[in-house]
Amino acid sequence: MIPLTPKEGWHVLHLFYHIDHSQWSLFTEEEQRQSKTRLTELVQEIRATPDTQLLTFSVVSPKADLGFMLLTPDLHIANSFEKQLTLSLGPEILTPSYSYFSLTEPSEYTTTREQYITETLVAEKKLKPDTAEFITELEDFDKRMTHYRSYRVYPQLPDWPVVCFYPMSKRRSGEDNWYALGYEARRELMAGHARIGRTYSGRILQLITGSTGLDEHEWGVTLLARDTVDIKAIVYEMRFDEVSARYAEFGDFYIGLQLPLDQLFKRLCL
Ligand code: 76R
Repeated sequence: MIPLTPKEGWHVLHLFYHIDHSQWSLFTEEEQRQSKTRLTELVQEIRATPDTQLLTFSVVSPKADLGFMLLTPDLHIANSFEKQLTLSLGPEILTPSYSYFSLTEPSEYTTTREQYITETLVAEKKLKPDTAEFITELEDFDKRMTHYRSYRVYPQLPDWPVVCFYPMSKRRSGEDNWYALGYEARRELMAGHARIGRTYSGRILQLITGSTGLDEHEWGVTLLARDTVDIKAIVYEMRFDEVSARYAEFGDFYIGLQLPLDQLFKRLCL
């Protein structure tokens, strides 16, 4: 099989399932044990695959019971793991209730080195080129951006307990058409958005994955946090920011709790 690996980035699948407890209760204890072992072994196999991550979580509220977030380069592998995950506990135990397919992507609006020099170092901070302070600040910027660019496209997701996922698009209606705006106008608007985002550094880990042409919405938003209050606060605060207030349209929201598999089985009453 020729790998279907993107030129840049990884494929991302968010998978949500309901558990059919009536089917599960027909299994003998031995069959239940075997099913859980099968899923455990599959999760281990997925996590041992190069450049591949799998988050496992219990979904809060009956929108779904169980959730997975899979990141992996080759779409054939992603697709194969997805089919196996669905069947892992036995036929008809897991019923897909929602899913989302996207790709990690670099940001279109990342501040360039030239923009940082003219807009921030010279205009805002009034620094003169070739001074020690100027050079240090520019080196810090370079370091930060190298790390950030690689994080956006090749993220390493931590095991923070709260996972929030929702899809969103930019509005295209009448005066409020994001796609009719010029690049500079969009970049300025996104800078306001990023300013708010950065105040949540250390409390919110955000991963924006692109899905135009791949799924119903244009982006998947994955937020990780240690406290649900931070999720609520960032999403609320961004609603007032012009990019969201004027141009954002949202899909359904899913909240999950990342748990190791043994605890996840207990939580799901399996
Ligand atoms: O270059 C960068 O990536 C940093 C600036 C940045 C971009 C370009 C950024 C920063 N985001 C960008 C793009 Mn974001 N983001 C969301 C949501 O609920 C809502 O109202 C919106 C959902 C949140 C909570 C969030 C958080 N962002 C995007 C895009 C793509 C737009 C496009 O290309 O047109 C979307 C859909 C989107 C949505 N954003 C940040 C955050 C946070 C926390 C940051 C700061 C990250 C950091 O500096 O660590």
